[in-house]
Amino acid sequence: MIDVYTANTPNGIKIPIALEELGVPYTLHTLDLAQNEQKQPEFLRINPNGRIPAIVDRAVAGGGEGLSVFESGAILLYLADKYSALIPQDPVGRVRALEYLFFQVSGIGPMFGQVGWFTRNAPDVTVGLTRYQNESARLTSVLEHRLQESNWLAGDLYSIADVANFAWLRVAAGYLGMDMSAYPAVQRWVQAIEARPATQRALRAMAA
Ligand SMILES: N[C@@H](CCC(=O)N[C@@H](CS)C(=O)NCC(=O)O)C(=O)O
Repeated sequence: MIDVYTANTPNGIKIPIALEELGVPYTLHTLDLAQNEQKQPEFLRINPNGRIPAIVDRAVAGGGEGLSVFESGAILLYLADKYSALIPQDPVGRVRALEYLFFQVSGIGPMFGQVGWFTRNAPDVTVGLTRYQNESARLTSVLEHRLQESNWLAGDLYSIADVANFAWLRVAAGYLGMDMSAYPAVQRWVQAIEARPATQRALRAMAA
């Protein structure tokens, strides 16, 4: 059994989506971010960075308290490797998956996150907001280019790279107010992932 510490946010939905795809049982522990539950000592023992998501895998060799993993990219990679799924097994496909996974955690996540923050907290600081909006648009065009030539980000196989990027692109138009009309392939890909039964189950569980 895997304990998942999370919340209904872009980074927070990645792990339930992956676990539903993998068919691995998990227990959801939803943290109230507004109440700073992610900064409490018991959670900091699992993720010293005080952010969601994090997991504790109770089913590890040696038993004990289990293995804790934080950072969504690290968790996704841990799960994909453990279950040999959601990641291509050939070296080229694996490299493509890792590229777009790291692209998300180092680029899309931080930039989209800043657009969200500035839009809500400091919309008059236009130099900041515009910079993050422009960078988010540029990053989205990188995805658009890739998805014009490939069904999935890693190639033929739906992977953790798609899960990670999807979590943010699905809120691009609504939460972030991005104009998505220049990204038809990204829009098709978002719809395809949204329609997957595993995604539906995870989003229902997170909304409950
Ligand atoms: N790089 C981290 C980012 C995690 C992150 O920013 N989580 C947000 C929610 S989407 C959070 O916990 N915010 C609450 C806080 O910062 O206190 C990851 O990918 O896991």
